[in-house]
Amino acid sequence: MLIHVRKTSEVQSSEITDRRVYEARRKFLQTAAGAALGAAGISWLGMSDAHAGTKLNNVVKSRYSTNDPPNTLQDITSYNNFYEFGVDKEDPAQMAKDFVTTPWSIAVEGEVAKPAVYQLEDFIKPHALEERIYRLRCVEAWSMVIPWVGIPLADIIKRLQPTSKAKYVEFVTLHDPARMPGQKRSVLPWPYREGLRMDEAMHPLAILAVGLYGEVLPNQNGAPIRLVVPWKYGFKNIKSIVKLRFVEQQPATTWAVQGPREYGFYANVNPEVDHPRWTQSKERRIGEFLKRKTLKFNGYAEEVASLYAGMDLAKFY
Ligand SMILES: Nc1nc2c(c(=O)[nH]1)N[C@H]1C(S)=C(S)[C@@H](COP(=O)(O)O)O[C@H]1N2
Ligand SMILES: [Mo]
Repeated sequence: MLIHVRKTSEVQSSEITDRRVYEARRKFLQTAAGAALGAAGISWLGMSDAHAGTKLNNVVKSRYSTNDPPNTLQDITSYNNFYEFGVDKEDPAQMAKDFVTTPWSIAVEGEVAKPAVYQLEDFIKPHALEERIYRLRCVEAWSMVIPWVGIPLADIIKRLQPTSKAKYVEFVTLHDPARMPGQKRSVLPWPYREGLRMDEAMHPLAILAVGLYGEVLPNQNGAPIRLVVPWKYGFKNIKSIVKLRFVEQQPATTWAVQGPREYGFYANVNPEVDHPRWTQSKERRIGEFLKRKTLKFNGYAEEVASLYAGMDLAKFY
């Protein structure tokens, strides 16, 4: 098993200390700055202040983190796939620079007890932020290790209360060509869409990320909120989400519509099932010279393989 699961006893002492220091600092700040700072500046940021690089407070380290060494912030923010901001890896860092993500709202629709349009801060506020260091394996046969900050998707879904008819959850990216200039070209059918089966969405490894390296998510990485499902190819990890829709039928997903022979709905990382134009058995970890062997379910097989018991993964790729 490749996930480093820390025992509860190991986790606690240091995190409790951090928390005490944090609480003391919070008290100090509140007294010192009083109303000027306000409550909004503390746990999740007042969204009017939230921009890439703003430190996120009160982030708890997760026992689900890998112990692979993380890529540098430079690698993570300069080699991106985000076609809304250009098709080359260097494009998003440049073209998303001035992307404004405040205010941001998220529509919750479909088979759910509480359909509503939420302001991002209300969507996030009830939840604790966790640091999750995960491998990301792109379908293009490269990988990175990224210290995300996020919230378990299951916690959010439980709060939204999907009905018994909800079998899938669909995610939709913002569609606004004026703000996302890549959408002026029809390189993909906009808006970008993704989806998960409900049991995948409820799996404890699936998160919605709002930060990385302890700071608010850089625009090129999917600000202000994006999906992270570490056992699937990178394209499932949809960025800049504005809608969650709970549905009965399997939703159409962008890359499966674009190239159905090459990209499927499941997109589980699988070294045994090649892409029609290249092998998936190996990958290049960004920053490394020699290739690594790709691991089934990106190394998370022990955690997620049971979700696909009895399914032919060459058929459901
Ligand atoms: N909306 C949107 N989400 C997207 C993409 C995209 O083009 N548009 N690219 C995907 C692909 S192919 C990958 S590999 C990851 C890359 O995430 P990163 O740039 O944060 O490493 O984002 C995914 N999410
Ligand atoms: Mo990707």
